Amino acid sequence: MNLDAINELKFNEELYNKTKEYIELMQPDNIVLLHGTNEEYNKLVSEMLEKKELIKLGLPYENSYLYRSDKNDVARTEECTYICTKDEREVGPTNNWADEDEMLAKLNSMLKGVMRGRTVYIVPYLLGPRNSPFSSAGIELTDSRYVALSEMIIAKVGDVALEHMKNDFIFGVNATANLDPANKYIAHFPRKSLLITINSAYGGNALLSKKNHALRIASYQAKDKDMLVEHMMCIEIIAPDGKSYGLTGAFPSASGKTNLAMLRPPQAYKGWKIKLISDDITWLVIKNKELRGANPEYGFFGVAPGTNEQTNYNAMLTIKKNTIFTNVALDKDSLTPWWEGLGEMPKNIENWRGETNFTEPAAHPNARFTSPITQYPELSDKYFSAEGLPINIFFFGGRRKELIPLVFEAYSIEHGVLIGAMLRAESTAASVGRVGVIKNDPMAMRPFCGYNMADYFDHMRNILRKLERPVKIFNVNWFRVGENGKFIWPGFGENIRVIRWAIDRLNGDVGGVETPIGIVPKIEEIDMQGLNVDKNALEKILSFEKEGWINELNAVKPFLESFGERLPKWLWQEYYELRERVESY
Ligand code: GTP
Ligand code: SPV
Ligand code: MN
Repeated sequence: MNLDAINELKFNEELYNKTKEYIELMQPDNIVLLHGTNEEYNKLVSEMLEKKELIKLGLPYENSYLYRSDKNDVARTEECTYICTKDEREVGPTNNWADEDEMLAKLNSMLKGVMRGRTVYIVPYLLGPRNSPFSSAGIELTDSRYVALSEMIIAKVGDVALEHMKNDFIFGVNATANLDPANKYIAHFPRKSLLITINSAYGGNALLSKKNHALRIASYQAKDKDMLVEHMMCIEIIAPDGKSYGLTGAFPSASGKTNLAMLRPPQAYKGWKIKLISDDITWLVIKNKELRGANPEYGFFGVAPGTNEQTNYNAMLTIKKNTIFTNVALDKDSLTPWWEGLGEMPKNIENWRGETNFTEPAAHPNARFTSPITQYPELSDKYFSAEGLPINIFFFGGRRKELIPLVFEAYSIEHGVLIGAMLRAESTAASVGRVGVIKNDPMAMRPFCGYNMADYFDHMRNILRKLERPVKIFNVNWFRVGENGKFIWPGFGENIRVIRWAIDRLNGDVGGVETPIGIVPKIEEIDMQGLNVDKNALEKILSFEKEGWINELNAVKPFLESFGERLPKWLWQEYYELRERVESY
């Protein structure tokens, strides 16, 4: 086999040897090392067009394409996702564990000759601002042109990545094999800085820079550092008086991070500016006793359904060029993408599978757009900064039709971490399985935390206690439903009213009301100017409901117990104090 294509990797012996080892194992016919150039990108696109792997979209979608995935490869597969270590206790009850040597032997044998007749794309990528405490480099070997193309959008690919690989790097392999749904493996070897995924080309399984590296491996590495690795969006808020605030928000998959990150202030809030740092993943480090957040990613992999000019104007601007749409429907007349929520369904439509006769939604509920972050019109200038954005506020939240108020504030760091740890939310189409079932998803990290979450809770508390000014922690819920089955809170741009209250709390400008679960706004503290929400309904979603909270505390208890002795004592204490406040109310 001619390995000249990887000669460039010889500057790091380990990098070269690993790449060589896996190429010799997988036996691809061709080797392409990507440098992230436009020529490479265009070449990949033309090959994919020729092989009918992409459909070119019509204007106004410039240089944009539709990709239809295999019908069994449309979302993350958590059952097949493993953290492989020596000690099972290290990964805890929320992860699938496998012995690292056994799993590696098994997967290496599956990889034998798996790329025969194919091309392997070698994708060096850099996460985070360059030459910064956030920089982390990796290299992905994939036989999927779709994966290679997507990586070129969501991460910084090429020489800038290689420059960061002189010492450390994460090595990843994605072999799509025959996409056999019964034999998918999404395996993480944090102690070996290694990722191996087989039989999937789906984003969260196969774009290894994203969930696999930037969340699971990075969280494993961060546990021993002054660093938090979170499934959080992050924005800079500039108030009319010019003051700037940093906010991060953790919401489970398909539950509002991208939309909150892209918030466009409504008419009544024209003086406010919301600048985006990240929409899905935020890395946080401590500098001068201050928490600072940055985005490891370079592009969006966002949910398409529900996105339109009213809900997310800035996203609609961003996705009009250089975008790959996955599993959206297609208007056959204009060759433009369509999804539920984008107005009236076109007459001449093909669903996500290319069919004209269908009964289910036309777009897959987990249809997504992949777009460069630099096209986002309101990107924060701090996105590029090696220092990150100073953070003042954490939001935790999820989809809950009942009980959980629009917003409430934690009394302390420990109480805030408990609120995060107690997060339960409806499951969504982002992960294979039933949708709409309430599941524990602490800090929206249950599918992404690469180690024992009992330790993770402790780690978050320790980091937050090191700050000179503690971040304020809030729980939010945009998804309360009224008797008519409709959302009570208008959400999207109007969520700025809740952000505003959080900032008012930060500055001590409003008092709120103390309830057993935390501080909720007095009804007049939520600015309702220009908003048409029934006052009774608003009162309802700001109120504390004793019976429901007793049930909630009961429901979360077995989950906390599943961590056994490892769950920090202070967290149990916080739980019982909350319980006492609720029961004696
Ligand atoms: P991942 O990329 O899967 O991690 O998801 P995400 O948290 O970024 O979710 P996203 O913002 O893409 O939202 C998912 C779905 O929720 C979309 O269909 C949105 O339209 C909808 N959504 C987001 N924010 C709101 C809101 O404030 N109110 C309502 N009703 N729906 C919302
Ligand atoms: C999620 O599921 O939380 C996503 C999409 O952001 S994926 O990258 O596929 O995981
Ligand atoms: Mn996500």
